[in-house]
Amino acid sequence: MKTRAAVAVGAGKPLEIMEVDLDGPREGEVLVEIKATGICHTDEFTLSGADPEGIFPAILGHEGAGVVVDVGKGVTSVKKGDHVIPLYTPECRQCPSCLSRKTNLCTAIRATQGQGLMPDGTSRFSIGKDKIFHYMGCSTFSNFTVLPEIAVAKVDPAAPFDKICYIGCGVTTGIGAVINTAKVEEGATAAVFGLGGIGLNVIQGLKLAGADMIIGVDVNDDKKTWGERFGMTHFVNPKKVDNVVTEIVNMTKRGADQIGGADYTFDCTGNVTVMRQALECSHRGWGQSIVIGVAGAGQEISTRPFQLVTGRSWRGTAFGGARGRTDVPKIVDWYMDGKIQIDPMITHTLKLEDINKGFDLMHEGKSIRSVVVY
Ligand code: NAD
Ligand code: AHE
Ligand code: ZN
Repeated sequence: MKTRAAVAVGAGKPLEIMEVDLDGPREGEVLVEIKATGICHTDEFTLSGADPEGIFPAILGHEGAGVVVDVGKGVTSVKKGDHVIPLYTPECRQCPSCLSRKTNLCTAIRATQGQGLMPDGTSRFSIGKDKIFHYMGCSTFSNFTVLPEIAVAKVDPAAPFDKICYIGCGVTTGIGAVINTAKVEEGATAAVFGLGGIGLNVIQGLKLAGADMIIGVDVNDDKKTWGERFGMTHFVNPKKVDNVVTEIVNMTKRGADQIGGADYTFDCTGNVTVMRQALECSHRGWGQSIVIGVAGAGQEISTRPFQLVTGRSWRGTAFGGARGRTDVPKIVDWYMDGKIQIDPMITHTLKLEDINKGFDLMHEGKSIRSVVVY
């Protein structure tokens, strides 16, 4: 079949809207009509050329929602008409990682996914004889896409596509980092670096978990009001203080010994200097710092080992530690029940033709989430 898609033709180049060829689903695969997709900073990261796994031409996008329109041989868990959210972290429930119960990082199809291919090592997308690569196993910047059955979560058909697409990455990543990865407890203190599409969901998750003090950190002062809307109690602009680490340590001093530091810190910027700051303002003895941000090729993190010797932990999380087929339908239900907010974070709704505007708005710090509706 033919489908309309925004194609990433090369690093740093605007996406090009094209009609592309799409082969139907093979064994264990499903064809999904994408109804809406968010634009995540990771799409921008890959488009910029900073992603070591970046490959062109490709159809980016990994934050979608849509309807199953066809299924390949042997598919049992979804059927035509089901509403689904594509999963860049699938859940096969059979690989050693899934069976370990220690991680959400299913390994069933990770190798081919990283090469922009379907599990059988081929691409379903092309223009004539020229192959176009998949992206993160999702390619939601195409109106129709093919996914392995294990990489879709079946969700409530009453849920609006243009909102729940955000659960395909940002919402789940932010809230999951708090609940699944850090396992934040009631009364905790926390600092969140970077109040964009991910950081605001970390704040929302901290509020849900019952954290007392939620410090938001952003170089953009406009993010103060945004953070406050979702439960942030304090704001720091690192450009306006001498030393952001000292500032947060001082703000969180408590107890007889007056040792400061947040119980939990989260990097939602992808900046390795910020990752170090987040670690170093976590509490001596028990502070946990969670890396969510994705850093470019060649970037490395560093700190004095003493920071770890004295009890801080540096950890990371992908897709908020969520097991997609199990957890994503529940998060959709939380949204439908009013337990979490999504609508106010979707600041812009665009047509596919205007998708590059979504990237511009992100660069300018003017959007939280832009969503493309097909
Ligand atoms: P975004 O562009 O919406 O937000 C980034 C925010 O960081 C902005 O508000 C910006 O002003 C702020 N910022 C930039 N430099 C800063 C600094 N030095 N100090 C403090 N704040 C700073 O991006 P997003 O969509 O929220 O994504 C955030 C990061 O998370 C990206 O690196 C993205 O690739 C990554 N990500 C990771 C996962 C995962 O599973 N680990 C999932 C989604 C996104
Ligand atoms: N391809 C990059 C890494 C990109 C990355 O870390 N991706 C996150 C999801 S970001 C979603 O917005 C992730 O899930 N990572 C785990 C995985 O298996 O990809 C690189 O550095 O090579
Ligand atoms: Zn993402």
